[in-house]
Amino acid sequence: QVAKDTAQREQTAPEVRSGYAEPLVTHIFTADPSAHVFEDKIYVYPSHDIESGIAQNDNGDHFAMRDYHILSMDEVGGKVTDHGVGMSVDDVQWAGRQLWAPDAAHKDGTYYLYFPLKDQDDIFRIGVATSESPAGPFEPQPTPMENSFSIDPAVFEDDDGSYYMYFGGIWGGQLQRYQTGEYQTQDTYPADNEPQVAPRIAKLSDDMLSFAEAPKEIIVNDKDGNPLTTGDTDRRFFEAAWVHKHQGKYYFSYSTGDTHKIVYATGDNPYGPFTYQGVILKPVEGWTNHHSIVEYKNKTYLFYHDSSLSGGQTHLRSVKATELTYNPDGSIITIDPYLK
Ligand code: FUB
Repeated sequence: QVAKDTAQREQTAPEVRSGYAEPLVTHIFTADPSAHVFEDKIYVYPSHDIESGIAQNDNGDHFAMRDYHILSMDEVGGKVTDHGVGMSVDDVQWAGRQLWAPDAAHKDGTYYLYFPLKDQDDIFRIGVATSESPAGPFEPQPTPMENSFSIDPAVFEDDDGSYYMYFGGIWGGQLQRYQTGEYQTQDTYPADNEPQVAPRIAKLSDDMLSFAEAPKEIIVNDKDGNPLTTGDTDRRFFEAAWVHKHQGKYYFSYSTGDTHKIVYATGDNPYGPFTYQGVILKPVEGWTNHHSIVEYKNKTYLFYHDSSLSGGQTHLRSVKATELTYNPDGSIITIDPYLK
């Protein structure tokens, strides 16, 4: 019977699955969810969206967030606890403005919160803060991580106990300003037919507070082995990197930004190269799309956000969660966030 059920499922596997979900919380606006299983619960580390009154522009100045609230739950779809302010911009000695998408990691009894923030020269750096509890409060280190730049850190723990940070984002995320290796005040993009501005990876040091190596560029190829290009806006990397593993493969997923999708590529090791595979999540209400993927109680969940609760205001988003499923060949079934 099991074989029959599996065969039937394989034959009828849909190309798109329904992902309709309600916001996890409605008392605050939340975005950019990084979900992890810590202490047998799901903890979510989101951005905390606020109305700053700053006009919208391509640099994302309207995303002027000032603190993080950490959420947890025993079940997806169950009660969600807001643990209050886990870290504030006021606690960061080097702070300029804009606390963007964070991530968290756990090692040897300490929890680490990684966060992008502009320094006092208006340059994005990545900071790290520590806590004894996954719920915080987190105490930031006095300086940003050395050699860190741009936005959207995502920390992946591999099976051998190594931790890697994936990061970067173009446009307001400033990644295009490092084409020479050093920060340039001007934006520089490769020509439309040249390889895209590459997302970055760096292995973390044993103490989790710094990079153990100089950040490396990540190559994402199409199925013919050609690198994705700047002009390929339907597939090229924009921001919101995430890495998870499934059946021994590394899945590198990210947002395509101005084409508003979450897409993924797969590879055989944490550094890539990765091969582009397809769309995980179709565009959501609001300009940005940002996600994380976590396994919990034998299911895989996609955490994402949209602007439905605020009536479409791009800078006032809400975190949602839905199940993510694979085809037998390991490909991910595309999620339509509004299909019931
Ligand atoms: O929330 C601010 C920025 O918007 C994030 O860092 C990006 O990923 C996008 O979601």
